[in-house]
Amino acid sequence: MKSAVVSIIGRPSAGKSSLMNALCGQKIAIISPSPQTTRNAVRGIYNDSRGQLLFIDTPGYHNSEKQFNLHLQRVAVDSLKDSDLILYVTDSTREPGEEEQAILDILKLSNTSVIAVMNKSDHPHAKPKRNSSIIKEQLGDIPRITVSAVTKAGLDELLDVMFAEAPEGEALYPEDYYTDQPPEFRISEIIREQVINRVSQEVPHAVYVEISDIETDESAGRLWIRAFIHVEKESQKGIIVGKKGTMIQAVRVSSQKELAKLFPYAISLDLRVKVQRKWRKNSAIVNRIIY
Ligand SMILES: Nc1nc2c(ncn2[C@@H]2O[C@H](COP(=O)(O)OP(=O)(O)OP(=O)(O)O)[C@@H](O)[C@H]2O)c(=O)[nH]1
Ligand SMILES: [Mg+2]
Repeated sequence: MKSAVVSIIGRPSAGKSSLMNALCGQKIAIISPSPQTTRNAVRGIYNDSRGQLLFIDTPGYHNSEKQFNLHLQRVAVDSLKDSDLILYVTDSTREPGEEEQAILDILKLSNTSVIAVMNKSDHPHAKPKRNSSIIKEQLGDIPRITVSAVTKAGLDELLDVMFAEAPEGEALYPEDYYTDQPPEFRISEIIREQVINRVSQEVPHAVYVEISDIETDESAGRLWIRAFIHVEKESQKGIIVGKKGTMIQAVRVSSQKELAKLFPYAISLDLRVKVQRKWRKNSAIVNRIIY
């Protein structure tokens, strides 16, 4: 049997989380069109008769000296150290820029095998061959697979290549597991996804969610959750609450719907929006929510 830890790295919005979810056939990591959606190393597990692949989805690698971004970079780079394989995901619709070069430079120094993935092949502006030839120039003749996380084109070929490169070994998790995220983390991520997909510009970056209470009422078959949506400014709080509370109400209803898919309970969600000024510069908060 084969068993491999596979880190997924690439620049923000390349489609890393979408790809992991598509490979595992489950909604594991949250997704949004705004960059830097993923903030933690999120694990997803794939099993078939060939063995087990343990994916580690990472925050998009973004060149910036800001403390918060350095923290996210560290989460991404640290995950490479313990992996057997690296999936390097590029967005075929975008010109490889400076940021791509920073990742290529990290990969050149790594001793771990790299498989390159040119994602978003379904998009009318996709140029996977352009990305592929730049990767070949810089990393040599490594496996390079064109895929779409949306249509799932190329995923079978990608799985074949990953299993061919994976070492022999025992599965790290039982076969029916597809993630190891604690329930509090999954709940807070689902709520954050519902918020950031309704706002734009700087607001998605200013949001973090923390769960303050979870209670199960077994006899009523109900799960009570109270969560705080933190933002950096009063104006952002206004946006998330919305006119007469319409936005926060929509976030609540859609989050409950998503959570009901995960838990065998009726969900009662109580959401509060709170201003936490400059939290991205507060290392106590950053260390608590990103690890
Ligand atoms: N057309 C197309 N869009 C895709 C594909 N994969 C991802 N996307 C879109 O690209 C955007 C970013 O996707 P994510 O999966 O969140 O990207 P990510 O690399 O995890 O982003 P970060 O976590 O911010 O680094 C979303 O709007 C996705 O729907 C694809 O194969 N085709
Ligand atoms: Mg992501």
